[in-house]
Amino acid sequence: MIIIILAVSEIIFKKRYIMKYLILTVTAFSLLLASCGGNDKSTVQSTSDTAQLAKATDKPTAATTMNNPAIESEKIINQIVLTGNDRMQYSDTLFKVKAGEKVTLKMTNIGKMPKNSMGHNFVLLKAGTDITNFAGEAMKARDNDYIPISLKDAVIAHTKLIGPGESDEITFIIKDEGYYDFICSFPGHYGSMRGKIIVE
Ligand SMILES: [Cu+2]
Repeated sequence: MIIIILAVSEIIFKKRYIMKYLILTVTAFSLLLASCGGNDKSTVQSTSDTAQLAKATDKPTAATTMNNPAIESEKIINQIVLTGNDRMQYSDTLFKVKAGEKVTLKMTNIGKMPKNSMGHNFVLLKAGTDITNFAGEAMKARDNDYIPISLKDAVIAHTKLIGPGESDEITFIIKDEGYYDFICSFPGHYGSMRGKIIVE
């Protein structure tokens, strides 16, 4: 039973079929854990796998918990306020907006490190964009605020690259419902500076 669920979940993650399936899988794990709490081996296996799941889906950990309160309770907003810091973190990694409505995003770099070593931006990518590939190309685009011209069609919106104490504000509209990734495209940052916008 466990093996089947693990196998299924692995396939699902490989295909990157985001929340819906993750929720099902995590819920299945939870039920499983509850039903065989005494079995050490399976508990360890399931726990570590759940942790991996959380990692693999690029979601905030809270979003992968039982009943998925982060997604469900996330309020629809049209003004996003975001900060980036010297530890390569965004202040928030999950937002929910309404399809077809204008969204304003203000991003501030609250760090102290110089822009050329710890600059940040917000780059919202079209659904289905390969983040790793995008980030790889972005690394080469220093002269363009790390927005790769060759992949500019994959970008829905982006801020400028901002240094300590700086802010940038942008507006954008996402027409279609779905899950959209955003990253900081400064070299090396997308691993930790990434999040999702849910469009309903
Ligand atoms: Cu950054």
